[in-house]
Amino acid sequence: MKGKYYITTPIYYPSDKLHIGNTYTTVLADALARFKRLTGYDVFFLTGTDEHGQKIQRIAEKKGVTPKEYVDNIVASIKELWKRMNISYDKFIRTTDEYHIKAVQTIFKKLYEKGDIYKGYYEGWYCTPCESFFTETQLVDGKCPDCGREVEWTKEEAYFFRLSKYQDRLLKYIEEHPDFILPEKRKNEMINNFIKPGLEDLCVSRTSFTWGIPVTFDEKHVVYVWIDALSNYITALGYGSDDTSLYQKYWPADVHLVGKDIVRFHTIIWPIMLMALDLPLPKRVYGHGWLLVDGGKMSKSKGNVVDPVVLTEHFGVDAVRYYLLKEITFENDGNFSSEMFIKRINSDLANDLGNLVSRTLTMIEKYFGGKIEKTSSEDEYDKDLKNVALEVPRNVEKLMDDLKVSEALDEIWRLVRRANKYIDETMPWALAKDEANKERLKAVLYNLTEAIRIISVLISSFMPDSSEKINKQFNFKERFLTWDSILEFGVLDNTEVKRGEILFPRIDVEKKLEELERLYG
Ligand code: MET
Repeated sequence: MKGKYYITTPIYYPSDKLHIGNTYTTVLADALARFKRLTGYDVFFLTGTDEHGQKIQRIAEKKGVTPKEYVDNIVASIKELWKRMNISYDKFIRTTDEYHIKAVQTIFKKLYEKGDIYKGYYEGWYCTPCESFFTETQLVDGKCPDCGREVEWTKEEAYFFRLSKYQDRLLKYIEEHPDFILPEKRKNEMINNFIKPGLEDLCVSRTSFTWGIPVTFDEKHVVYVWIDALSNYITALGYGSDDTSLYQKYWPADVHLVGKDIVRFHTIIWPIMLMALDLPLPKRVYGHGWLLVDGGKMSKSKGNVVDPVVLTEHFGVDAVRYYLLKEITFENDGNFSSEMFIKRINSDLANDLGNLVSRTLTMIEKYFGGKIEKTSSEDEYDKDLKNVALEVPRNVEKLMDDLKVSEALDEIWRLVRRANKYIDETMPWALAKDEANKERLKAVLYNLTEAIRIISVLISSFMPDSSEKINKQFNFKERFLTWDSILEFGVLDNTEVKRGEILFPRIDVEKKLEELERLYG
């Protein structure tokens, strides 16, 4: 083992079905987790749900069920979605889990006893859907600056967390740890827009609703949103319980993946909570971009077309995983349009990858009855193919370390395209015409098979099902599918292939668009 790797997604609100944005974060975490496992790390991958709060209590009341009944239902559908998306999480935490509730109560009390939480009085404009208070000046046209909805004037007794006390320490930490907030531009936002202007103490309890974790020493208060939610990253490991072995092993987190809208909570409130508790800080918080729909933010009507379940029903899980991981780059937002999506599947998956695999299999079956023998060959094209095949895994590893997942896929596709070009250069169909070229033909097909083996292992973190389909058709043995084995070219033993189902059938763009149009208008 190379070491441990602890990766988390945000815990999502089970107030409604999850959308493509949450799906992106989770697929991204999954690809990183799988890749780290592949390359020899002891991985802990955490996801879950953030279940308390007034919003959920209100929805449940409207539906005539208890909040717990309401969230149980949604959580079941979220787990189903993750199963469908092939998410290999190690643990799913729910903030309604008993161990979490107890640990949050312990944390709250500790902070109170230390003097970092104190009792005060809250007055302000409150936005219920966003669960946030705003000052008069923060409102936009008298409405919530985040969601644009009505706000209510609210006044109540509340506990506060002394963010201000830790402001300088946090700034120093961020400056001394250039990789703590990624990408760079989000770090600058945090420093210049939030920390330097001065942090205000944070309201951390509420008395106006009951669906939350009660403060043990003042029961009419429930712990309010961020202290409850952010703690999940350590309570999931047993912090605050009798068994802290996972906490000892995996904390601090190697990376918290979050959408750019919640970077602030993860890089200001969370590190300050940890400082106040005298615990180490996470190594990195990565705030990724959003998937915009047809160039704009997602709306309810557009939401239909990008419902992750609908997409997988039409295009398959791996096509959706691929598109998401490819489209949103390290620094920027991605864009979704049905047309772009279909075109990308056709070009990258059906054409580049799918064709490489099916052409190679077809030729092995046609020219050698499905048998492929180990050979070694050294002409110019062979050498170039090998060089690329040897460079790509190393480069991918580096890019994945830097969380540049879209760029890692580009690098893998460099090998896919190089292998396709190798077919054009070596022209196996021409070699097949002359018995004298039999050995050369064999070598060409062996080299292609080697390239495909390496590609298959590389894509396994991104598209696990497709990788398995390739391995099965080529009959690759386990020992040729390890990370170490793909750092070498020409190690594969004789194998016997069997062509199976097409990986990515070509989609008729016009027809599919019409079909989607009919369904979603
Ligand atoms: N529930 C929050 C959201 O979905 C994330 C909490 S992560 C500690 O935005």
